[in-house]
Amino acid sequence: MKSDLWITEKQTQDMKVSFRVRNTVHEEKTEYQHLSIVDTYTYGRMLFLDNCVMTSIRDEFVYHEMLTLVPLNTHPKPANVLIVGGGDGGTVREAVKHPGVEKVTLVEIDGRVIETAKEYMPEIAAAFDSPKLEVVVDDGIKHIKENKDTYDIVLIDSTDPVGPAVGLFSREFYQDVHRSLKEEGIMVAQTESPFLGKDLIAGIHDNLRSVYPIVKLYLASIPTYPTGLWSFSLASKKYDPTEIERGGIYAEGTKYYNEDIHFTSFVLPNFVAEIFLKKD
Ligand code: SPD
Repeated sequence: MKSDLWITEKQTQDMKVSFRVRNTVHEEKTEYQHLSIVDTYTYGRMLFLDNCVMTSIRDEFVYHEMLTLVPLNTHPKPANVLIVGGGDGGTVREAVKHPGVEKVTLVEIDGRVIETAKEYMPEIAAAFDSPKLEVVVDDGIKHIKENKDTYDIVLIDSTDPVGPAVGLFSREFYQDVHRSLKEEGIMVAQTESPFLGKDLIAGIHDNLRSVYPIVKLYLASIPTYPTGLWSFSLASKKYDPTEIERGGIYAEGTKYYNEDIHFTSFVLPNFVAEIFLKKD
């Protein structure tokens, strides 16, 4: 008989999504947030922070490949990569695989996310022993301020823009990221669902466009995230992700990302494109 235990994410004031839980694997209150890992019937093992879905074993590859490989394949020499957040290790796993990457620095504010992911989600936390990786348990905002002209790529693998992550969506932060990037650098941030976060995304793009010459939105389908349609915002000092040459893309062993997806993910449905038209 199936369990009658459910875990619920409150996505808006008017919408909740529940997953039937086979069993609770781990639960704790860290210094920063409530962390739970549960085995669900539909999506396998899932990580929740403050009751919001962070990742699931069955669909994590979409988010982690798309956040990481789109910018890494846009930059001709993505040697030095910074990941802000992303303590579960999925973004690290994708970044260290890329042959152009020499060093990855992961700055995660909550060390308990790293430790629990290593223990309970080894498929995602699969690259913490990579010789390319340095782990820093610290505030990403502070790290960015302290490291100028350092990174080729900055990946912002944040939680939703509530609580500790709010600062990671601000104009000031994007300016600091710009300073921490080398002169040909690229940043990408996860920027929520276009169905629910229209104003948020429009604001983010206004902020990014005030700092970077090239700003693009791209999309991917992630079933466990609110509405299933997810956006990523890429801001670049020099290279346009839609103008790179075909044939040179690294996508070995990927389950979602490939050369065609690289380009088509920037093709926006009209209602998403309108978010930007309104603001121009
Ligand atoms: N609403 C979900 C947003 C979560 C984005 N970050 C997930 C972290 C996975 N590495």
